[in-house]
Amino acid sequence: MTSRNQHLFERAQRHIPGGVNSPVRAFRSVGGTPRFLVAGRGCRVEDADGKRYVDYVGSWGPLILGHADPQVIRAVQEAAIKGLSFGAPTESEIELAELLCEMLPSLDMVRLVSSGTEATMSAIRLARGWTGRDLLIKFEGCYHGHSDSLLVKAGSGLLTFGHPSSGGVPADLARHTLVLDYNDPEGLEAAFAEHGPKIAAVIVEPVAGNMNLIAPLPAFLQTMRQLCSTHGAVLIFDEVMTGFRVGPGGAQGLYGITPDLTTLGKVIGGGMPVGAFGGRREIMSYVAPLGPVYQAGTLSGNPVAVAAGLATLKQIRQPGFYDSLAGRTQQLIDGLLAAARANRLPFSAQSIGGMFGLYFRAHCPATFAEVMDADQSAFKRFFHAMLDAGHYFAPSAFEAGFVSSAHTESDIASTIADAEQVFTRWS
Ligand code: KE4
Repeated sequence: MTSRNQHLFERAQRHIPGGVNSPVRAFRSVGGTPRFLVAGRGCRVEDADGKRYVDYVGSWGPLILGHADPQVIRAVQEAAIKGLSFGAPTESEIELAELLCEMLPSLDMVRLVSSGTEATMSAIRLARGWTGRDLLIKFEGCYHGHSDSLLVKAGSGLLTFGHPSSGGVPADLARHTLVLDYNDPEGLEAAFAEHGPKIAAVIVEPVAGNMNLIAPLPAFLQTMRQLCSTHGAVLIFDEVMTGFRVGPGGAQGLYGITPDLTTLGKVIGGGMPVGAFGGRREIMSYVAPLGPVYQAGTLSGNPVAVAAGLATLKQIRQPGFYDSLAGRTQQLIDGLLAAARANRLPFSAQSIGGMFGLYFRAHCPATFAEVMDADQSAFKRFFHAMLDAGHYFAPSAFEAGFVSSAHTESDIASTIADAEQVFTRWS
């Protein structure tokens, strides 16, 4: 009997490419039918067949308070009845800008946009405009949204210029992006030695979350900061995922590194479309209408989205929020590790704040190459067994997972109990 999820997926594919509005949702890397979700409350979501799941995707990070948080919903309702959008400045945008600059001391000024992609695309254009240089450095396995300069894969040699990693990206543009290895300070030093005066910016996920979770080696971020300062390149921390997810001051607060520009998204919108880029006043003063770097957006700073963001940020600032969130996330990791160890499975896991990584390999990976040698078929088996048991993990071995403040100890314990069953049947 065709489930409603299957019926909806067949119908969706008639008019939406792949049946989804973002590729990772299509379950292509794990196989099977995507779940069409109809509702979420707290840490749970419900699909079109009425099945409920403990959710560890949380819309890929924004829902740090869980689904349909009452204060966020109320803020959205109160904003919406006053009108959905004006295309004119509003006081709430000032409030959000002031709050972001207070929470992240590296921000003197910030510009709101509607997605993480817009934030990183704009930050890169700003860095190029401010330095007058073209070359951008990124790292293999890091994802910063889908603007052309970022859809680039490593050149043939480590220090050769990039090639398009997507159709439609001109080779002429891709060659202005150099793709290096994450957690390789020596590679970064070599790149600056060869190209230093041409480098406009380095953009990095200070904790990588798009090749599964990879923690930065301290020397990696420190070397990056020193080299950018020495050579006059702009250091961009892409904190779209890590911002207010790994701690109250983001990864920059956790590791004590001050970037020149920061990009934000996800949590700062609380589930509504909000992104932002910001940083040093002298650089941000180059943004139109103040300066020569153009950037714009019809719905940027949208009052309804800003209301959701403000309501979210005000709650996560409560004392003890992050200790509790990190503790709950660690409870999940510890439980899964114990379950795998009891069945002698090659499995590792780690968490940073409210995000986590699970790996079907003996040790946590520190590089892209190590991520790639994890057992992807084992992940697929785990993913579907846990989905059937009512626990919704990211449908890809190359994504981080997320816990919210709505996950209780017993919710986490139920996931661990079902994982124990899955791993027991495994051997
Ligand atoms: P958006 O344009 O999707 O709002 O943000 C792009 C982006 C930028 N920087 C980082 C560090 C990100 O993680 C993202 C988006 N993350 C993915 C999850 N891996 C979004 C999920 C999706 O593409 O559907």
